Amino acid sequence: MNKSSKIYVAGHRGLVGSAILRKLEIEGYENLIVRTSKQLDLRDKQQVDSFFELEKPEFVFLAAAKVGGIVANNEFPADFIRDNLMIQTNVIDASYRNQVEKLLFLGSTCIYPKLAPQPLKEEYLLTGPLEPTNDAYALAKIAGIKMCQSYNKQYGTNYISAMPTNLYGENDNFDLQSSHVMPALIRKFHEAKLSNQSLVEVWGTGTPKREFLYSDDLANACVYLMNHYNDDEIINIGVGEDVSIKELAETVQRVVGFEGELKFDTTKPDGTPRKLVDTTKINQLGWKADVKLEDGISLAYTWFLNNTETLKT
Ligand code: GFB
Repeated sequence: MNKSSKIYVAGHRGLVGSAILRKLEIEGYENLIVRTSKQLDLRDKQQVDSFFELEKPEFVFLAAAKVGGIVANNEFPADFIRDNLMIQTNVIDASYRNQVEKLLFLGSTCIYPKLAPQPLKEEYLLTGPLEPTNDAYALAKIAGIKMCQSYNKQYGTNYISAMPTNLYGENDNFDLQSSHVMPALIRKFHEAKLSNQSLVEVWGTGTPKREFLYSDDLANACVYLMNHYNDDEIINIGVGEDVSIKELAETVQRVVGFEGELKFDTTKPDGTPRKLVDTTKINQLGWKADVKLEDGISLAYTWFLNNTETLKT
């Protein structure tokens, strides 16, 4: 990409898309195209085709997706598989039909087998059964990877696929039913502190381990990959270390300043026991994560405090 390249950021108001847009603006890319989901419903092929024919972007960051935490994925698998298949199919196909030079597709580390060896290497994809709580979403994302690889093979496109680990940061979803663990804990501890509650409920046993990448770090990686990675194979994006949910809860509790107890609600699912990614490939390419977990949680909590009125809840 150069500073005058025409760049479309799909999903620019979400956790990932807003970070990518901010990074591109900071780096001086001056020809950026965005559309809200009201202006452009990416599930509607007609609207997507018309948009691409009109705007003819040269580069596409496909950060738009229907995402959610473990309970949302477990309860609404049809929504997750349908919406994500429609969004990615429409955008990838319209990109090809309108000569998009390069597209970055964002998957997730939930595409790997539930019990794959850790840390997760890219070649572990499709080597075992998926985690049942989010296999619908995971299969949609795997289909997106395969679609990019198939278009590259048949049409000679240059569509790359990156697999970020669990993410958090600004413009996250803080709804307690549909969100991921990090924003949920930030909100729970904050509200418990304000209302002098004596305990906060943490879902599951607290024993699963998760790796957390701050959204600005992910955005840096995505812009870096768009400029330096042209391989058909998927590439992991992560920090290279993980924590148990119990340790995470205790860290968020400390940052927020809640003094009460934790209570583990084992009626809620744990999900996959661990999702630590191997970052050798992207590190060898020259990128590594910057933001340390406790610093990232402080940044996310500060954003939360400054945006409570406009929260996606
Ligand atoms: O972040 P999370 O919802 O998704 O849950 P996954 C991570 C772990 O945190 C699970 C526990 O073991 C949860 O039980 N947890 C504890 C909580 N308290 C809470 C809470 O209040 N809210 C939530 N949400 N979790 C997702 C996939 O799996 O990972 C998505 O379902 C996506 O498709 C995402 O791939 C990256 O990490 O388990």
